[in-house]
Amino acid sequence: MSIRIAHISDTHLGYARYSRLDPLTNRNQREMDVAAAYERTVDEILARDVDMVIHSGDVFDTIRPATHVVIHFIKQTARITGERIPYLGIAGNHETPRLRATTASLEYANFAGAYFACGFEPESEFVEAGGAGVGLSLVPHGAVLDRELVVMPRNDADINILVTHGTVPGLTIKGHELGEVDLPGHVLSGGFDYIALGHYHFFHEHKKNAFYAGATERFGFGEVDSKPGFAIVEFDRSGGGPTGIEHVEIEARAMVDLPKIKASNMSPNDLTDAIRDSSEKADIGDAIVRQKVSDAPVGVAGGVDRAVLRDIKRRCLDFSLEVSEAGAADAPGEEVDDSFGSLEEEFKSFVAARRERGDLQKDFADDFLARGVEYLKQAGEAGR
Ligand SMILES: [Mn+2]
Repeated sequence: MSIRIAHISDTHLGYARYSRLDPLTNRNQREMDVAAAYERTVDEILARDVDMVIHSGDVFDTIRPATHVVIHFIKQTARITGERIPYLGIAGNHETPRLRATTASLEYANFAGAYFACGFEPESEFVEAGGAGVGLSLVPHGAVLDRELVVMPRNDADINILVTHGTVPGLTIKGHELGEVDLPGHVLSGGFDYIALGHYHFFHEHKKNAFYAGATERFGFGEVDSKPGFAIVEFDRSGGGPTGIEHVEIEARAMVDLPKIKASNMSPNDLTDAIRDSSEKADIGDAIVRQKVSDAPVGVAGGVDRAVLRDIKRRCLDFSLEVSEAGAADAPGEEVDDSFGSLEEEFKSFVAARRERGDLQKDFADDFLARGVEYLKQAGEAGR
């Protein structure tokens, strides 16, 4: 007989992006998408007869998610615990406060009968699930930075699982190894039957017994090729590594990276036509869309017909045009926006996010925001 564990990660509840609002609730559409992805994940878990659920971090996108975000999390989480399925997890980097005195929002999980380690120390739990004793070493992101960290499997458990959040040594993304490693190798090598990893948003086998579950939605064009979802991991009740692992895909908002336009020798009219053609060849309805343009002659991007851009933008959830001029390095491209308002929105959300994460002090953030908006206005007027 086997036991089945749902390993989910990186739900990023409360993530908001772009200017589109949901017509019914008036809330940010991407925030609604991300909430719906968690709900669908819970649906899939409940349809699959699992014995336990593990979340490996970045439950919330921010340290202080809005009340409606927390309520949604509690309600959906309670659908799992209400079926008497144990649900445990850890905090990731996104929701870990900078200051140890700050209360972690994941404490709310207790109200839903789930348990999350969200402090700065590893925790060890023992849970009966599916007729087996499961030992869980919960290593929240706040504990990962401790270089002396040692976690041990439990002697009293049939199956030992380590749950943690960060970049493993040797993680290779698009052919190059990530330099920034925050999970020391000795933590990961300690005799666990399974290591449930969070942080990297792709479903990914690190070792035969160590997997990233991947995120439940996409959070940027770096993830355009990812398949959002979660993992179902099977174990033998008597112990040992996974006997099977299945990636369950979750439907997500379409994200479309249009083929790059090489604009050398193009006039503003040529580029306008090329952008229009490109958008018409792809199915961009309600999608998050990016069009990259390279080698544009100096000044040509500014002459692209704004009405055409606005029309494309109306057809999708968001359209970003990234232009790099001739001789310039490719990415990150210069972002050309068809409306001043959305650039201001981007800047405001940038500052708000930094402030939320504790990167900026309140007074400084307010001043920075006021000055930045003023400079953007001046730049916008000068350009018209
Ligand atoms: Mn994440």
